[in-house]
Amino acid sequence: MKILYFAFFVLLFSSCSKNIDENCFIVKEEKSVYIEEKPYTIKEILAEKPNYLEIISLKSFRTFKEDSIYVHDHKWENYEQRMKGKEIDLKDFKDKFFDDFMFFNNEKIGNVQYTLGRNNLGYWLLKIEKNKPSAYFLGLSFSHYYLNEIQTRPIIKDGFLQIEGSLVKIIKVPGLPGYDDYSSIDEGMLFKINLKDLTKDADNDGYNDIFEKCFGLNPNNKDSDEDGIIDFEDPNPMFKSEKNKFTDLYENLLPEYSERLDFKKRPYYFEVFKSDCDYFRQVNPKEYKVLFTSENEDQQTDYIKSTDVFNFGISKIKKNKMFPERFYIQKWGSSSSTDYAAEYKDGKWKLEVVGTIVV
Ligand SMILES: [Ca+2]
Ligand SMILES: [Ca+2]
Ligand SMILES: [Ca+2]
Repeated sequence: MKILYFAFFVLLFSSCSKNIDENCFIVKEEKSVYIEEKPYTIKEILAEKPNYLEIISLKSFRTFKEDSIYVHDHKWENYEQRMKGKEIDLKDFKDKFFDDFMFFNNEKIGNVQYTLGRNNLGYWLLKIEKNKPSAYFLGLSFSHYYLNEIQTRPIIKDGFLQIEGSLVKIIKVPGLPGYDDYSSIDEGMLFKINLKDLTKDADNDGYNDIFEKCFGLNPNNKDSDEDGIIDFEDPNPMFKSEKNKFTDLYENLLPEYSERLDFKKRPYYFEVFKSDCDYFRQVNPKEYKVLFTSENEDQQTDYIKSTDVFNFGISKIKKNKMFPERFYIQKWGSSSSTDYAAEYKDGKWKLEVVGTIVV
């Protein structure tokens, strides 16, 4: 038993000390190969269906085509315009949730207002009750589930959320990254979730259990990374922030927006990054919240595996063998990538753009 313990300890120790180097620095040049992922079949989607979700086949329904043509004609260019028409209905939601969601289908029951929302992470049920906003993540991947923009039934009924929609697959538009299109693989469905399951927040930290499970937070601990700041208020709720040279480099490269955000007011706005590098994962962002997932698929949640929630990425660091304080790092967004040379001097990083590729 002792030997086994020892072996285990050595293994653990050596893999830890190796990790930070391998996970943060480019040891040998890896060629990235783009593999087009095969879309799920109906059977595969249903096999991964969350157990809190009930799917009912409808006899009469608004077709996928009808709804998606409507969305197509109105979304993007005309979204603002379309929302103007709904200003009175959605004003309260805009006031409480800013532009963090695209809203659709609002409903009022007594003094409680509901609407469906979508952001870069997925679908949410948004609620305003006694002037207090709450958001509940549905955990239904937009790679698999399409929720109709126009609902012909009430979305809240008998203690359930019920939404009409389809099972879909994403069709990549060649040459236009980010302009994904959908095609229905089974339509006319009613997605039902018991509101008790949906709104369950076991640790009472403001994020429902479904959200925490989908993104790898701890649904039974208010403070997932135990840094003393509860998940809802923590700009980096998964990893304890640290101050060090390379974390500082990653902080310098975090995406910036034209508008200054305030994560305290916008707890549902996240950027998600794929990284196993501790230096990166220890960042302390100032304006918005961040979540991390492993680069290793085996360690990702089912939700992240099937859903493209990434707007940006930052690479590992490449060392310069001749100049120990000079490094190279790449940052990418949906339509471009930029290579930087970074030099650490007098306790500060100086970044220089050495190349930009527009996709
Ligand atoms: Ca929670
Ligand atoms: Ca939590
Ligand atoms: Ca925390």
